[in-house]
Amino acid sequence: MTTATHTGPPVSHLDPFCDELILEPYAMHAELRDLGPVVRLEKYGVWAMARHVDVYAMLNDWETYCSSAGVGFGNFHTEKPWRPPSLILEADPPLHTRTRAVLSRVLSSSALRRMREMFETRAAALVERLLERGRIDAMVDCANAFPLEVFPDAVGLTKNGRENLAPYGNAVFNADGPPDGALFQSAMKDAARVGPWILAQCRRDALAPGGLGADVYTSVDSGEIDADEAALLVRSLLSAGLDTTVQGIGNALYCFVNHPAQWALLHANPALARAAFEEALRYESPVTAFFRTTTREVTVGDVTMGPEEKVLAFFGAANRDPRMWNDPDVFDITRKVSKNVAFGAGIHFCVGAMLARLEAEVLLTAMARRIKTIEPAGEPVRLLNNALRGLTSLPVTVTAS
Ligand code: OVV
Repeated sequence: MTTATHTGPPVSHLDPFCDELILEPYAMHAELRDLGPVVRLEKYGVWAMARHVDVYAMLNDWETYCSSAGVGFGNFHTEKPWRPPSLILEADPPLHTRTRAVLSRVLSSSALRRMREMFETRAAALVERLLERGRIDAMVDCANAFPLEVFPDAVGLTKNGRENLAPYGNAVFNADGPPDGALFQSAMKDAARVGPWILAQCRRDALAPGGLGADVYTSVDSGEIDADEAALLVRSLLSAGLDTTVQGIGNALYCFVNHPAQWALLHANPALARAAFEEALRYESPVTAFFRTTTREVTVGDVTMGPEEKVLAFFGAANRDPRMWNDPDVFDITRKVSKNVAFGAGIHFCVGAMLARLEAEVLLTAMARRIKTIEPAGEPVRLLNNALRGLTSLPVTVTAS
């Protein structure tokens, strides 16, 4: 007999922010998807979505699921943010519309076109150095090395202190997790240590002419934003521009190390590099999840959520949802992945996506042209981060074609 008794929303006792599930989240993702469109995470009193159709719909409804209360654990309406909120990530229209227009212009594909040649020269040189060594750490020597070489120059940062960029980005993403967790606590320490350098680099007089940072400030001259807003938008570049790309590229290399036939395919046809990066983003999404906050009572499926409730959107889970993708656990660089949510969706879709894709495409193309095989040469080491999925070490051997 079926009963009409109301049993309440599906509930999970899993903790997505515990070390074990950060390191190996995919079984949890499947469980959350199978429980329903919206699941209550009992431990934290927040909601979670893991199915593609629901994550996609949530990301496309900023009026119901706002970002201005923060995209991490804390609700800015009731808790003090750990830093002045981002004017683009942690903002809604109309503020977001204005700031987004500035960074959209600065990071547009036409603005980035002039960088491609410099990126290509550096990528080719890097690959020759890798081949001379033969045995390398693909995380340290490629995935970190390449963005660290090109991104700070693209922004127009001073040479001194660039080692502060990666710890800051890492801290920003850890700060999205539960505030009593060890990762959040160490993020606060790192941010206190490197934050002052970061903020100093956001000033107009610290940024080299012709770079992306200086370009943000041209919107001050045109009256679109004021100088304080420009500084915070440069801070967004420095927060979100490095670690994400590093992990995206690293995850792509990890995929290829584990799927040699796919590397052979890319080696035979380096023009697949851009599509290959996109499939790697789907298969191993570098940003695990972001929160939204409900602005009103909203019903999804059988579940009614109240206003001011936190909802976690699992990008990585949506990107492997069998309801959306054929054989989602197969890494296939020829598949069509245009609706993957690795960069988000809707008005907050990654504004730096074109720069990330350019860096990855250029590096993977240079590697594909010259490297015949890339094979495991030791145990990879996973990154422990509340919102970033990736590695800190990936020992490999490379052979030239
Ligand atoms: C997408 C993203 C991640 C982290 C920080 C920011 C953006 C920012 O705007 O500061």
